[in-house]
Amino acid sequence: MLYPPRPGSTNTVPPIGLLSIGAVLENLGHEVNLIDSALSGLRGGALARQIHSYSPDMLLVSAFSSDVAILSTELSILKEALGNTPLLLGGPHASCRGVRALEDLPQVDTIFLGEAEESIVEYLADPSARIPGVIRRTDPWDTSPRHVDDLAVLPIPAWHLAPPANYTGLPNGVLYKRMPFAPIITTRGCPYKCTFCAGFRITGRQIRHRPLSMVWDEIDLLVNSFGVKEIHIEDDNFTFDADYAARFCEEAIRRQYPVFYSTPNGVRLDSLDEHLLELMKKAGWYVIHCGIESGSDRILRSVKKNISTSGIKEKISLINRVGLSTAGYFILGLPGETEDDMEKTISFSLSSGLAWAHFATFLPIPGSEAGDRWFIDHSDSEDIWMIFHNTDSPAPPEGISRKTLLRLQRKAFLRFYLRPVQMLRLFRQISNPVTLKYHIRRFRDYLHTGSSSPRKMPEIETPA
Ligand code: B12
Ligand code: SF4
Repeated sequence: MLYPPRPGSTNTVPPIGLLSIGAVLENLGHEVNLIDSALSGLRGGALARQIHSYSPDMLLVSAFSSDVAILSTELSILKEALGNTPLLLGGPHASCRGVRALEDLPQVDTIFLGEAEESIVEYLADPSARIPGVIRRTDPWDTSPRHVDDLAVLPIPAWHLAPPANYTGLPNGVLYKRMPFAPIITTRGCPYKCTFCAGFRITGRQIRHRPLSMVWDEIDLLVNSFGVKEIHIEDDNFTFDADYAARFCEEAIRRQYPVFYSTPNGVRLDSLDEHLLELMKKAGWYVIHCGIESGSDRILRSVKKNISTSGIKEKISLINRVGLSTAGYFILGLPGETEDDMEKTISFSLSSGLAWAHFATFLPIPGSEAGDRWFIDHSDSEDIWMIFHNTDSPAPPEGISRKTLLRLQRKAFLRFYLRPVQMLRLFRQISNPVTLKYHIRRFRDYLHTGSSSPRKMPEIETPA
């Protein structure tokens, strides 16, 4: 199994999807090896030699759309080295692009759409059969993403393939108290319809819960066998079912493990109330990440976020009152945004009571409502995958140049962080060399280039 190289990325997070597939394969009696090149940096001939040394029967690759540019080079080298070894692709890019992923990565033989723990078993039983959620290049039929109805059938991810202590880079959301951390999933799916999000292509709109006893079996393993000191719940929507989230917290309080908890993907603010927040704090949460996206009510409506700026402010004050810190994710350059809307986002971030803020630029994710619309008009942009990362800002809104968007992103970042109270917070948080290096790099990039993007990718023309 291969997780692709990601040069320049500061986040290193164990590949939970592959770990879940790995556990299924091991249960079937297969020998599984995982190379996380995002962690090791292994590429080219060295990567090919390493994979070749395992004499694999097949190579399973997981990729985001932001991995496509690098993967296409790496897979060409691998294809040559591995001859006829079948190359299988799953994960966000395959699920979001569907059959077109086979055009994006011509080296791939078969793609898996959606959650694949069940389809991989069926594929291994008969690789030539038509299986829902599986598309072979030799028979590119149309299928929709597959989902696992009952999460109780899933094994605990094969954590021994990616021991958390190896992951010493920054976790998702940057903030953490203690290493090693481990990302886990407790629920899959999200019923909301935010136009910029394609999560439903992978995990669907129907929310499903893992039985809490299984979640705790996994946390027991992580804490007792892998020395994990912080659990990051990476669900789309952990607090959607407030009762489930509350029961999780009550069990955490009962167990008293010396670990912190966090939900760095963000939770929906409208799902939080004082009771749940108190429980989260007692359980070991120290910050609540939330997807705010915009400080303009017009834009919040247009992206179908289903919450208003006043509703957001109210919840942030509630979180602060409970004594938890808040981190907000914003997106600049959403479709239809004007400079004025983005200025509103910047002002909102300053007055909202947030302790931390991240300002990404809009990424037209294939499979999302906004992404699909963007791709209709830009399907000829052959080089899109070369700049497909939100730090590259590939899709500024109409009438706004990429330069202006990056200038506003820089302004947002500097206005938010260059305040005495923020500087103090930053210094308090810089407790280790990894975090210190990250912040220095961010400030350097924003001050000198106007963008925090460390990626060196060629520019393609985007409409101004
Ligand atoms: C957690 C998460 C992250 C974590 C990833 C943790 C990890 N290493 O696994 C982190 C923080 C690193 C992350 C980062 C980003 N993310 Co993210 N993330 C998610 C989220 C919320 C859940 C993913 C998850 O863990 N699911 C649970 C596991 C079990 O599922 P899974 O990994 O998808 O694996 C299953 C299947 O995909 C499949 N599978 C996966 N790989 C393979 C391989 C083979 C061969 C097979 C057969 C099957 C298979 O089987 C697995 C089991 O069912 C999704 C939303 C979603 N609903 O999927 C967004 C999502 C995947 N992220 C997204 C984006 C855009 C990003 C970022 C670009 C954001 C950013 N600002 O930088 C970065 C890119 C990362 C990078 N390449 O550098 C998009 C992806 C769109 C796309 N087409 O690429 C999503 C869909 C959210 C959205 N906004 O629409 N993310
Ligand atoms: S952004 Fe969050 S709330 Fe909106 S659809 Fe995606 S996962 Fe659901």
